[in-house]
Amino acid sequence: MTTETVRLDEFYADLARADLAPLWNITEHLLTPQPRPRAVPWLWRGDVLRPLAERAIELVPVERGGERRVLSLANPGLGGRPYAAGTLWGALQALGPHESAPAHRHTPGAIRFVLDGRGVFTTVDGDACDMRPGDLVLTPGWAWHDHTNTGNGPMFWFDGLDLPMIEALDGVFFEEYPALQQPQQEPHNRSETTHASRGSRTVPGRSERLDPSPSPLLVYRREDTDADLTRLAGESGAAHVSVEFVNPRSGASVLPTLACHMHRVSGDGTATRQSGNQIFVVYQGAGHSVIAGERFDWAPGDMFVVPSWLPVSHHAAGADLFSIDDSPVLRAIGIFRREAVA
Ligand code: GTQ
Ligand code: FE2
Repeated sequence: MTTETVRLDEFYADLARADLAPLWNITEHLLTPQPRPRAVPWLWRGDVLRPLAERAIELVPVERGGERRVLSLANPGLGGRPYAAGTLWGALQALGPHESAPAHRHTPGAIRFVLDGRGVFTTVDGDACDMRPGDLVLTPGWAWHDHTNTGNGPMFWFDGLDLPMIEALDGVFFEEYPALQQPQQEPHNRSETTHASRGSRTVPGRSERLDPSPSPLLVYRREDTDADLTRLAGESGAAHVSVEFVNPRSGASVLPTLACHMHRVSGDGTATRQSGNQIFVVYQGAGHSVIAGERFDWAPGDMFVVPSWLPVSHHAAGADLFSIDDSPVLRAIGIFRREAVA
């Protein structure tokens, strides 16, 4: 070895001992020309998820200690972490007949998209929000929440949270409510009574507004979403139309961290890519999506992930897809990109 190499080796050893890392050796992994998400495109089948959730109802109690009966989507690219993508938590939650999931709150914000069942309400800071298939229910960060099944059958819904994002910011706080359930106001659905008629519940395409506060409207009903999509599809004649659920007060995304959309696919959509991650949930209809050249066939109840900047197109004869993404955060800091891909 030359003296030069020896001196260089000593230098690197000294850097490590001093807890320093030379940027010239790590730069290509950090400042990548474009996003290089570790999460991979992935699909979880509804007909696999559902029986496993039913077994969880049979086998695993939901009271304190067991907490929420949630099967989290663990992306195989994330080395065992229970996250659907680098910034997003996605899960299937199941509640058996006459069960309640204990009240608590946390700084991560959550949304619920109802898949199947009846008789459940989620109480959000005292406001009991009735949940029916196709409804979107919000549990903003730090709002007390618990779920109650008053029905005779099981209920299943998709949970989307910004948990990995808040974790990356070292901003996670969690607190149990002193009782199993918080008091519920009567009548139910107060946020709807107060806010539903005070502005638009959806916008065509995507919101461009920003609001650091969550939407005061906590429930978005399937009938309204369906009517909005039907009108939009009629007007545009496009193969793929989307609406974004918005805060009726500000027109911004429903949560400061999460955007929620409903897509109606009737034909072959064009490919787009956007910075940030997306999770899709198939509400009705069958079809397929092509993510970075790979085909994923889907049916109702399926959930799939589109990691940052990978092109995606959707294809169906007639299907409704729900989705969440982290675009409000990227927009808030001025780094959101979205483009058509040839
Ligand atoms: O229902 O409160 O999927 O706290 C993950 C964490 C659901 C919930 C999840 C939660 C919840
Ligand atoms: Fe929670």
